[in-house]
Amino acid sequence: MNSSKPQDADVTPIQAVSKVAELEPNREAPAAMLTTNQGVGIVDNQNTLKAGTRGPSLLEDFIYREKITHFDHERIPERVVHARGHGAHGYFQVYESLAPYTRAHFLQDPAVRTPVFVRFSTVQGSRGSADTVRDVRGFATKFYTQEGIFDLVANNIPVFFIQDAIKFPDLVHALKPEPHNEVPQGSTAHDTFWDYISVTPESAHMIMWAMSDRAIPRSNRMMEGFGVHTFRLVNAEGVSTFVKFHWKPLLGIHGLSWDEAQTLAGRDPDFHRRDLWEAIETGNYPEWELGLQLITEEDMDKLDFDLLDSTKIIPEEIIPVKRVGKMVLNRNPDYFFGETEQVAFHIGHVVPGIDFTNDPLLQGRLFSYTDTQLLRLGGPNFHQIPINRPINPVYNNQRDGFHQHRIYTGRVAYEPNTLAGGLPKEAPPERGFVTYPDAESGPKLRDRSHTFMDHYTQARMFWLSMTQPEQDHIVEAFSFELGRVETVTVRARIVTMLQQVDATLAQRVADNLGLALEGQPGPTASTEVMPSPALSMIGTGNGTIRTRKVAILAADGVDVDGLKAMKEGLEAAGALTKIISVRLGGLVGAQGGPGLPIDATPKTMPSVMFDAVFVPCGPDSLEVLKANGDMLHFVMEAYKHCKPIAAAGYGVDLLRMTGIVQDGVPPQDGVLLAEKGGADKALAQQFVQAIGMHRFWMRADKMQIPA
Ligand code: HDD
Repeated sequence: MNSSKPQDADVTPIQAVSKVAELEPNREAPAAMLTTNQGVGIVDNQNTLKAGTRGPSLLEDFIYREKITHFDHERIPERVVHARGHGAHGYFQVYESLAPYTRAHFLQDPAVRTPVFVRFSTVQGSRGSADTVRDVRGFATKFYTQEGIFDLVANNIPVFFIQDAIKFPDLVHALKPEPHNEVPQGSTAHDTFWDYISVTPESAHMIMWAMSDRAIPRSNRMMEGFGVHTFRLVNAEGVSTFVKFHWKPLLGIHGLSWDEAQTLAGRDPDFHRRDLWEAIETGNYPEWELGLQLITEEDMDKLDFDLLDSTKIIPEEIIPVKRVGKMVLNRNPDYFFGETEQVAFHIGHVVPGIDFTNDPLLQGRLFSYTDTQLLRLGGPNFHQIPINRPINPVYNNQRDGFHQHRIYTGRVAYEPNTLAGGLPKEAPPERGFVTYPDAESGPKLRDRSHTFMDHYTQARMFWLSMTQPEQDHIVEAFSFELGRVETVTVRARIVTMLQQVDATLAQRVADNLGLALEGQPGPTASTEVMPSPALSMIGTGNGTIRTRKVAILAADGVDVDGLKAMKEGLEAAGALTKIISVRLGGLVGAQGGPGLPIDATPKTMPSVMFDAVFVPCGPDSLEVLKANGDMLHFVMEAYKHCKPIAAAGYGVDLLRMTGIVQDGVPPQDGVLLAEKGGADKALAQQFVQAIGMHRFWMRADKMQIPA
């Protein structure tokens, strides 16, 4: 520190700057004329320079050479994990000052909107893999605060596979496509992953989450985010509070069905990317509330697990999540590569008022992120890339390096100095980052605390907190993944691991795999572990149907009034509707009049792209739908995926024909009928309610529907 402390007046004032505006000078609109990178006009962009029209190309052709050299260098290494992702801009606003807990500037004033950039990702697959694979989702947020960048590099699962960062390369080598044949892409259903898990008991809790519907989200807009580690908040008095960060989606937490997720991977591999993009383009801005679980140092010792262990959560029933602010994503990037691909997150990007703990996974991450950006973005100046630049002034004496973009003036690049009047000076403690002075001492050793050793209690808690259909899905997921594993001993070891979680779970998976349980019987329902109901996804979202997509199946001769009444009812509740027919163009209604525009056919927008289906009345329309295999498949598939289905009048016959409705048998939950047809308001109301429940997982006979 300088002996002469700078006065407040010497320090750069805090100023609000919009990140979107700050990016503006970097945005390039298309220009009228082609030039080389040196600004020379290009007269012919179709032909290389040759010695005669049929002669050899000439090395002299600097225009071709520049163009092709740039092209040859267009790709950068993809992220070693989280390669597939998409992002958006937005803002965060705190509800009330958090000054009692933290001095972080962006958490003080509810009037301040802090710009953010968020990148969602999958972990296993490469950049071109499908969005809907079973995987953990990354949820990384860059806050451009007025006191520097804060990155919350989170996942949609609140725990992790391992407790110590030194294990990370092994975990990733095991889960990535296998090295000999680069198979499988976007999937953990293979031998090396489960082999590693079978000898890594600390992963038990995480794999329960990864096999649950959390790992196949309906939308990034409908998933939670978790900072995973315990961090510290530090207030202006230097008092520290432990904190776990949460993102709570305002649309609730919802998953796809596994069959649907797999079909989508082929039908629309960009399903999540498109979903986020379209939501923002249509003004349906996704929103999350920032939640904090706050724990004092004293309370930490009352928990029966170690807060530094990233394989544990704090059940919300023990420490509630305090919702402290809201994030809104309201602008799509202009340039995927320039923004989403080049954005560089780092768990070590913290601002004054937020600090780390000794979680050994967190500590290891602190090294890895800068290191990976150096390779990925080609040098130490990646913080100068527009998307990575803080909105507040950056100044220090770091110089040179690849891709230096700044022209520093003056001859002084060191501190302390006298030649530049001693500037720039160190920040005063109240403006700069001051590490929390946690007292540390201990022998140097490679070891783990005994408080990290209970790997199964919380795995069991997760299982016991699930509803029946959620448990069924977990059993199906384990059975699928292990069914793809070729080595029988690996399957058996996982089943043995599951015995430590729950005897019924292990038995059900073993039955599906044709394995006999061996060894110690695991815990049964009577083994005392308190469930945490907050872990279930069922019933979240408060019944909202905002942005839910509803297909209306219709052909010429449809009851236009009934169709419109339903469409208006759904749209008034916030849903988005599409008319699906056997061809594009306009629909001629039973009542005649101008045709309704058709949005798509089942071939371009199959049922997996929707949340619900409505079949309106109309005898002629029905005849066309009945004769079309894609339409029959549409309703059967929607039924198999447990989606709400409504039909009016003749439309009910389509459901009858597919066996979804049987005479004399009351319709199943989520199948809503108005036999008399017509513009039935009651049907629309019931349908809105049903869509708000997301899916009807308990449909007993869904397994009988052919794929
Ligand atoms: Fe990581 C990327 C989240 C453990 C090393 N990680 C990455 C991304 C997310 C996470 C969301 C993508 C960021 C983006 O969109 O660019 N990582 C997590 C979470 C973890 C975790 C929630 C556990 C709590 N990660 C972890 C460990 C290590 C890494 C233990 C290494 C010791 N992670 C990386 C990385 C990546 C990365 C190799 C790849 C690309 C990148 O950083 O920028 O450095």
